[in-house]
Amino acid sequence: TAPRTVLLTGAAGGLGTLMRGLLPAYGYDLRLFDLVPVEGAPEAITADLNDREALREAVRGVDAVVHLAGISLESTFDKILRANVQGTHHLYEAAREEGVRRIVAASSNHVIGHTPRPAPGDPPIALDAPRRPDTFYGLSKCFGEDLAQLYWDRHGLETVSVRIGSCFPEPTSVRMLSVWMSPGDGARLFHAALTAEDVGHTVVYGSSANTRLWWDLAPARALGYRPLDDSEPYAAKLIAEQGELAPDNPAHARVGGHFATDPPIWPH
Ligand code: NAI
Ligand code: 15L
Repeated sequence: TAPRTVLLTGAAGGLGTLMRGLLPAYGYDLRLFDLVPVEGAPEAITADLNDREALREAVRGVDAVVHLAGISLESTFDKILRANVQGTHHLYEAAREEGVRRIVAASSNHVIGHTPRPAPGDPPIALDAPRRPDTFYGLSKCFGEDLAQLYWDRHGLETVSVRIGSCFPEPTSVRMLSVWMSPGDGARLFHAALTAEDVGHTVVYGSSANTRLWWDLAPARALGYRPLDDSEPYAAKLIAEQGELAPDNPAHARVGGHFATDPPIWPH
């Protein structure tokens, strides 16, 4: 049976705010969770992923979890470790203890962020391309994918790990023309990930059907995802403002964009 009650972690964040607007139309009854209060939702649970008691209570009785909470950009190793590694482990433990069947987890394109950006005409990046994180942040998402595999193999807890490109209302850079996922397509993909049968642990790339797409959307389509958007209508304006991606610009050379070239954040 399709999941009805879904815990949305990270509900106060950018993507969480978009998804708590869009997912109820698919019939989900959302329970909200975040470290900080969720605007306009006094019923939301305000707690840290490292508060195991709060987390266990939060997952009790839900059919599935959409796990978006965590640090969403590069940070110090210690902060990433606490929020994304330990925090995600606590979520999986709580879900296992309470018998939750499925987690849809926000992975990221930054698990392959150091991969050279495909040039126009190159084949799309395959799902089995070697993982090459560009940051500790990307590395924490690699951990999340492996954690999901472990909990499927050992405990039968299902996960769809979505390697999200850039999910924002509109693309704002030339790179985003390739990796953008419209909010509407994001909701369509999360819905597919919540309802597809027999997912075990499935990893997919998540984006719209962009003309300039860099990776293979077939794994997401196999879940039943049918993207309706393409960033191309934004291309002319963005390219006029910013220019095409330049082969000699290191910040344009890799899938992760500037994540792959920004200096480390200290303490490293
Ligand atoms: P965001 O930074 O706007 O939201 C993250 C939310 O998680 C925040 O509301 C924050 O308070 C909460 N959070 C952080 N640490 C927490 C903790 N220890 N306990 C409880 N809550 C905590 O990020 P955004 O853009 O909404 O991303 C959501 C998720 O999707 C993140 O996991 C991010 O890594 C992932 N993602 C997002 C992409 C995007 O395009 N927005 C692209 C790829 C991945
Ligand atoms: C991510 O993983 C980040 O969470 C998001 O803020 C964007 O930077 C996105 O990747 C991206 O690659 O554009």
